[in-house]
Amino acid sequence: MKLYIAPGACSFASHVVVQELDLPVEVVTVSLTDPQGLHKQVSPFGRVPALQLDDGTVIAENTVILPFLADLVPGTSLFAPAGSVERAQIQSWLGYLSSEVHTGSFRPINRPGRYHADAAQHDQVRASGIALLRAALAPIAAHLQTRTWLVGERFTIADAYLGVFLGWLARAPGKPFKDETLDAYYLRYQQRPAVKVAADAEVA
Ligand SMILES: N[C@@H](CCC(=O)N[C@@H](CS)C(=O)NCC(=O)O)C(=O)O
Repeated sequence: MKLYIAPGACSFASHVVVQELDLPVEVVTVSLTDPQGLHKQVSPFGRVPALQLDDGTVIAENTVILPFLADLVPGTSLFAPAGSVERAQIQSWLGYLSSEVHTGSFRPINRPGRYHADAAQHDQVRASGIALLRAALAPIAAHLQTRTWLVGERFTIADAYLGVFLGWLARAPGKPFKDETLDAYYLRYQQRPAVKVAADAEVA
């Protein structure tokens, strides 16, 4: 299997899960700025992450790759059994992070050109994205006030995904959402050995 990633991109979540589970996956780094980048050829959506199976089948999107990788290790604490409430809760966070946090909030901040052709409007698009991001992060911060991780008091694939966006938040100019609970959570995330290995590999 091959996992296509780009340094610092949302594919980091899948990269972390590969490391957490010590999976026999070759991690292939692509450049998102290269119009001929491998991700354009491999993924049906031209994006990372993309997981290519040994028979050539390609699976795209973290919301699907993360559960797929976790299911390769039956009984892993990173996910939960089919039909369980915890599995539904973990999937609920994946959906929320992908739609409200990533596409809904960070995309206008990071790629305002996708919303308005006129560059003079981009600051306004980014400002809207920041307002949306604050609204999207508030329920996450409230949820984590009494918890160590998102679901079941253990690190799951939902946490692997949330950590990506808290990293982007930490690096965003002016840090648009300041919250002690999220800061402490992100510190816990960064201290995980698998996160360190994936992060080091992406800067190498
Ligand atoms: N929400 C999806 C989105 C995938 C996505 O948008 N990936 C970005 C990197 S964070 C990408 O490949 N962008 C390249 C482009 O849009 O051309 C996921 O988490 O898998």
